[in-house]
Amino acid sequence: MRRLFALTLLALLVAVVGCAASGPKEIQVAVTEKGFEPKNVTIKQGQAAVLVMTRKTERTCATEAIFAETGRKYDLPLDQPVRVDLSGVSHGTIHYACGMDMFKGTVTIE
Ligand SMILES: [Cu+2]
Repeated sequence: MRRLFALTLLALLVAVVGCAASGPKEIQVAVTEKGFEPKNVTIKQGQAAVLVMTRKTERTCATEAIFAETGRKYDLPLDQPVRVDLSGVSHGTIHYACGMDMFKGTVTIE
């Protein structure tokens, strides 16, 4: 009985670890004085992906990112990673920019 319990626990652990490993791919985008870096990223179609945007400077007007295709707006507080879920977009290029439309970036799913 005890052995069965241990086996069940082991199976559960494997399932949890396996799940974590196959989670969405995280793509890091930094906001620097030069804008969004990297500016353009590409994701394979069908792959779950999350854009993780982190603003790393005070000297930028990019304190938010506005996504043209989805109309979603994300505040970018200093040094705080902001997760942008891209699971709703299946194909094509998504454009985003700062509030003034000065710094721009794209995500292409292909
Ligand atoms: Cu701007």
